[in-house]
Amino acid sequence: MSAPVAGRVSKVTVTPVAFRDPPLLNVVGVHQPYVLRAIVQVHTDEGLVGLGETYADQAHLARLGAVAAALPGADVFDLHGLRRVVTEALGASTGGAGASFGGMLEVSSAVDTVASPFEVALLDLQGKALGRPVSDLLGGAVRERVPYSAYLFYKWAGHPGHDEDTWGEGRTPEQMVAQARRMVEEYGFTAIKLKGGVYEPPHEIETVEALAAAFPDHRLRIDPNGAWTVETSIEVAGRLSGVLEYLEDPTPGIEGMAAVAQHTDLPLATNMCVIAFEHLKPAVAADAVQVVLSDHHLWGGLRRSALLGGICETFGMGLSMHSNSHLGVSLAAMTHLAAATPNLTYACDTHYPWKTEDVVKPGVLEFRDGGVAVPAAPGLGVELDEDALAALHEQYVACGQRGREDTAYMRSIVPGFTPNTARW
Ligand code: GKR
Ligand code: MG
Repeated sequence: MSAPVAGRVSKVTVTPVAFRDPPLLNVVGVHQPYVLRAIVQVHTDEGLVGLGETYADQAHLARLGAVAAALPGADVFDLHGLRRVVTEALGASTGGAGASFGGMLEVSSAVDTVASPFEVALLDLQGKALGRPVSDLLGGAVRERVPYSAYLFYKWAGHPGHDEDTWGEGRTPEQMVAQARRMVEEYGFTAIKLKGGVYEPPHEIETVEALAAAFPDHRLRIDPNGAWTVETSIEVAGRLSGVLEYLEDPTPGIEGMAAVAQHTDLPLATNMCVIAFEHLKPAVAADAVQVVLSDHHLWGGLRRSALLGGICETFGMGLSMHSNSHLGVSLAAMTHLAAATPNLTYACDTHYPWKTEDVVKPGVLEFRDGGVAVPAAPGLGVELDEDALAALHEQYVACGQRGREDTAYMRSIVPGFTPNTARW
């Protein structure tokens, strides 16, 4: 029997796509009518294709393009080599400066965010060459099914000037309970996360309490993305301490989170003040967070996210998983990673139920009992639907959006809006 061969990278394409998104509200504004994502395809001279997915803001696309041009010739098993290629390509193209996504996430180096989709694509190729799922390349799945949480958003009934979407308005506690009920009935979720930072804290507390009353056996979280002061955060933590499994980013910054942590037993979680390896030391020293939300798009790919898992274990911190609006390639990567990370014991976030379009063929990533079964086919285990990719690329060209601009979009509807960061 001949040994499996992945070959060398022969060609890389980066295709920006746009998919429809409801008007979901958050601390910095509201989701635009379309989410932009980039689909990376890495071809090899052995005829294999590996997939990755990432953000698609203009500056990020330029950086992806620089790496795509530099990658041909690379060995698909040389992941350290990939980082070198990315570092050099960014140095040459952009000076390797930081990156910002959606007004909420700022990273000091773009290397991790740019390397991520290529690393996922190379792991997809390795798995395809070896005939093994990506979770096997990450140490093996410790769970067959990855639990996800219902991700609730306050929302408008529809984008202004468009028809209402099927979710309707999400503003009152009753409407949010109805939103949760639909998510739980359709997907079987056993954990529920409320995106807060939209209304004054008493309203959001009332929503959480209504959810707790309606779903007494579900695990609950709220994430106001740093909308509260330290004092308010301490007060809310006191009110919700027996109700939540964790409180996510109540207030901005490591210092602020540490100040809150001193006054509550409720675990504090973050995907805002610890979003790169350099943030771990100060966060641990200050005992600022008890749960870190990993995200392979931000942390440099699947293997570096696994490394983050090891660091969290070392320092006794819990591990969960963050999500931004995404498609099936990302969901597959998230599922393999979560399956192969033993201490990722919280249900992962996903925006998946909010989308109505995808680039992967249906049938593999089904939610059942709140979880997604780890794809068993080689690599990521998902297949690109070329027609859907072309259609969503056409939609990208036509929609006119070229970046995530939640605040600007909100201001086009509510003039004078300013982000709610540390407002209350
Ligand atoms: O999709 O509006 C959103 C979320 O607020 C997202 O951008 C956050 O990054 O979901 C994320 C979070 O947990 O903070
Ligand atoms: Mg968060």
